[in-house]
Amino acid sequence: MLGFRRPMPVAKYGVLIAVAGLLCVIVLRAVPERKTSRPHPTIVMVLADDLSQSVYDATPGLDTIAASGVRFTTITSTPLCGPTRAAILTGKYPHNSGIQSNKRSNVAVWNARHLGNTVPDWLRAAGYFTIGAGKFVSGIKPRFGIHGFDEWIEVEHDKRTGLTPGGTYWVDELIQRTKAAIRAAPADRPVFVHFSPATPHGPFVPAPRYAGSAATLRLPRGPSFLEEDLSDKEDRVRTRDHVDEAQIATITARWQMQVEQTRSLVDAISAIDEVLVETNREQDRYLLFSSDNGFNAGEHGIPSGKGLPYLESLEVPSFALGPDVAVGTRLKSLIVSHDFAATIAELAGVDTPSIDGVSIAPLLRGARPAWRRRVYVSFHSARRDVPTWEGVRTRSRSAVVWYPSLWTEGYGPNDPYELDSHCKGRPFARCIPTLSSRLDALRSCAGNDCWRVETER
Ligand SMILES: [Ca+2]
Ligand SMILES: [Ca+2]
Repeated sequence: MLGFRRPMPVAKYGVLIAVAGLLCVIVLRAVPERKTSRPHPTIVMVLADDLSQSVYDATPGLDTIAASGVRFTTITSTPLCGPTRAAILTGKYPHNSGIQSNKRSNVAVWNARHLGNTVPDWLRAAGYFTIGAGKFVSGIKPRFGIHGFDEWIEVEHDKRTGLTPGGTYWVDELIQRTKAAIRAAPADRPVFVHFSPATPHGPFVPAPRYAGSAATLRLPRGPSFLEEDLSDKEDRVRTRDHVDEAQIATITARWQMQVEQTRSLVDAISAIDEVLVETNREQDRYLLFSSDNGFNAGEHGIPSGKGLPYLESLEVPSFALGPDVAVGTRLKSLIVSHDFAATIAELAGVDTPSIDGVSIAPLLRGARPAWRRRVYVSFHSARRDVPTWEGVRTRSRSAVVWYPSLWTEGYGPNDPYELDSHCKGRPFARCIPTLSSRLDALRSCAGNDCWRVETER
């Protein structure tokens, strides 16, 4: 999870052959709304796994697609696979979804609280044919017909090679089977696709045609890369092993392989759009793209992993395209992972039960309603060797308190890279008094009450 002391092993490059085939780039653009015989639009959500902003920026084609719509940053209220995936599907903060880690006990929580009450369930009840592909909520294995998906697609593969028993790269197989499921969907039913391979998650195995294609890219070294003075940071960040040259080489190779892996997400978007054209479902299709968490690559001296209260873990690149979505704009609004549930529901024209998130559809269409001023972020550790923390983020400030040390960090508008906490060891209520009461209120908020606390002045 957190790579404080033991960096992940670097997979050796195989034969560095980049095959130029399959680079079928579709020009994605917003198209005028046209009537179809179906009452609801096509909705596709592509959810990356551990995709950082820096890997996104280095992946050819991804931002080209995003340029046809609205780009934004999503804050993952808990920067870990399971909690964010659950947040997207339920519309709830992890403290209300009950999915706060990747534990196997998630199954019992899920079955007790969410079975039959998630995004695909809501859409299916309105007539959608729902297709899920790849990774569900960590710790939970959905089976056919449950968890709201008419079709659930998983691909068995060798984790070391990325290949299926038939020798196909597993994401390519996932794409092919998703296309087949879309083709097989009843023509009179709208489709919802939740496409989520564990990409670019470890073990960092790209498609063979992309292996080595990013090997000459330089690892970005932003202001927080190997942060020199860590005296403002909590013990477990401050006392990590020094990152030496060999580790930088490891970090670089892993980051390059994440870029290579992420190319498959570009292929997936193009392939899904192709079959939507083929099946006459593209004219009213919305595409939403995000990740379940970010990933560290040397920032603050942390060689790898996620789960940290810093922007590299917490904030993920996102975009949306659609028939009435603005083209070429970038949102600065505070958007949280659990907003996707309300957003998908509004785009689909279906109601939701009481949830914590709000629809960003008006923002995507160009409206600028009064919006939230802060969000709650937290990480509930399931392991003794990684920390628990919680905090509040605004557009220009971030604050976190770690447990059990109660070490507090606060970063203001002049410190966007979170390099010099102004708390200097003072407790949260004294260092960041304006956010302290907000933290108390957000920690237990639910439903509309979350929005009230998030927006109040
Ligand atoms: Ca993840
Ligand atoms: Ca510092």
